[in-house]
Amino acid sequence: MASVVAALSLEQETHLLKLLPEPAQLHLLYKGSRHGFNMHTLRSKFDKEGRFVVIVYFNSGDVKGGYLSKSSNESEDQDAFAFEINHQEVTHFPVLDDSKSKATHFSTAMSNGCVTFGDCLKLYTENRSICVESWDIMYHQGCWREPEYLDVELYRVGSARRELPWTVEGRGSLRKNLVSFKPACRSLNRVRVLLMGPPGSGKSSFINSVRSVMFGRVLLLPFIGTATKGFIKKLKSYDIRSERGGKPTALTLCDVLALGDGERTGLTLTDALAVIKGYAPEGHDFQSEAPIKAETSGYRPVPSINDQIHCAVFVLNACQIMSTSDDLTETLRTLQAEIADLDIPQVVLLTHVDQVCHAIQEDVKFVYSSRILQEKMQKAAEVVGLPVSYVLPVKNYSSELSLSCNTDILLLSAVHHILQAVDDTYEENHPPTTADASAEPPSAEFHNKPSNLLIFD
Ligand SMILES: Nc1nc2c(ncn2[C@@H]2O[C@H](COP(=O)(O)OP(=O)(O)OP(=O)(O)O)[C@@H](O)[C@H]2O)c(=O)[nH]1
Ligand SMILES: [Mg+2]
Repeated sequence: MASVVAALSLEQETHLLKLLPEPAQLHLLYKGSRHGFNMHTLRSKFDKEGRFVVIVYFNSGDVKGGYLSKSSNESEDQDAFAFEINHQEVTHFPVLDDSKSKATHFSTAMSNGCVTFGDCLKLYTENRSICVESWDIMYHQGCWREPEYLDVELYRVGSARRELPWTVEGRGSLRKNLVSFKPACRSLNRVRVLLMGPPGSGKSSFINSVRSVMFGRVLLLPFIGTATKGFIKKLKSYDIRSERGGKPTALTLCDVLALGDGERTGLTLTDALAVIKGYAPEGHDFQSEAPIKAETSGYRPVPSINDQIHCAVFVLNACQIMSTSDDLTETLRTLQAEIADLDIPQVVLLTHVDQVCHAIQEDVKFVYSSRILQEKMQKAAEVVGLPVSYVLPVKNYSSELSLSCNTDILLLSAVHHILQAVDDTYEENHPPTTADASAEPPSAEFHNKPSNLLIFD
C-alpha cells in the first residue's frame, strides 16, 4: 500500500478535513487506477465498522465525493454528505438540508452493489467496470450520459488523535526508550538531527528542553534569545546525554542560523545542503556572502555517513503559522524538495502550541483534541509540503522553572517519532556493509532486536 500515491492534493485534503465533524486523518484504502475499476473490489475495502470518504476525479478537473459515517446498508446515515472541491473552495451537501435541493433525496448509501449519495453521486457497475453518475450531467444536460473520470479513491477516516501515555510511567518508558536507542542501520553511530526554521521559532529551545527532560530539571542555557535575523549564527551540535555527566544517548541535535525570507538573508539553500550532506565543519560561522565551499576552513571534502544529517526538522511557530510569508513558504518547499531527493526523512516540529489555545496552555495533553491546533497543524503541513501526520506539536520550556510530566511526554514523543522516521528510512536505504560493520561493531543484542522503539499509535 505504501507505493500507492493519493491523487488528493494537500490543499484539497485540508478543505475536506474541515467538513468532518472532528479532527481526522485520511488513510487511502483503494485507488481505481491501482486496484482496478471494479465495484466489487471497491466495496470489499469497506470494513464492517468505520467512516469513509469516496472521491471521484473527473477529466474536467472536478473533484466530487461523499462521506459515510456508517459502512453498512443502513438507510439512515444522518451524518453523510456529498461534496465538491475546486481550487478555492469546497461545497458541502448535507443529507437533510432542504435548502440544497441536490441533496434532499439522500437515500441508501450502499445497496445493490452501488454506492449512492442521494442525487449527488452514484457509483455502480456497468460492463464490469465502475460507472459514475453525477448531478451536473443530470441537471445541465437532462440526459444520462456518464461523465468521464480519471480515478476513484476510497479513504478510511481515522481519528487524528494520537494516543500518548500521559502518566509518569509513560514518561519513564519514553525516556528509557531514548536512553537505550541504537539506530537500526548499523552504519550509523549516532543520529544527527538538524533543526531549521525562522528566527525565534524555538530551535534552540527544543534542544534545551530535551536536555532539560533528560537532566530532570529546567536548564537555563545562554543560547536562547531573540534577534530578528537569528540569535544563533553557527553550526553547533549537542549530544543528548541520559543525565547530567551521564553517557550520551545516540541522538545529536544540531542548531544552525535561522532561515530567512528568501535566499538573501539567513541560512541559504546552499549552506543548508552543505550541512545536511556533511561538508560543513562543526562551529562553522554562516555568512550569506561566503557560501560553504571547498576553500571554507574545516570543509570536509569526503564526508562519511556519520558526518551527514539523518533527519531534517522544520521548526515552526504555531502562533505565526497562519501568516507565513510567501518567501518563507517558497524557501521551506524548496528545501523540502531538495531534502526529499536526498532520501532523508523530514518532519515538522510545531512549537509554541501553549500560546494558541487556552486548553493546551492549561495542559498539553489537549494537543490532539484542540481544533484550533488541528488547523495550525494542517497549515504547517501545507506550508512545508508534507502530510499532516508528519507534524509534531511540542511545547518548549520557556518561562517555567520546573518540569511538567505532560510537557516532557510531548517532547519525548516528538523525539521518538524523529528516531522512528530515521529507522524507517535508513534500514531500507543503507543496508550494512562489511566496512561499516567493522568500523564499530554493535552489540549482538542490538542485532536481534527488530526495533528499539515503542509504538503508541
Ligand atoms: N511559550 C513558548 N515560548 C517558546 C517556545 N519555544 C520557544 N519559545 C520562546 O521563543 C523565543 C525564541 O526561542 P529560541 O529557541 O531562541 O528560537 P530559535 O529558533 O533558536 O531562534 P534563533 O536562534 O534566533 O534562530 C524564546 O524567548 C523562547 O523562550 C514554546 O514552545 N512556547
Ligand atoms: Mg536559536
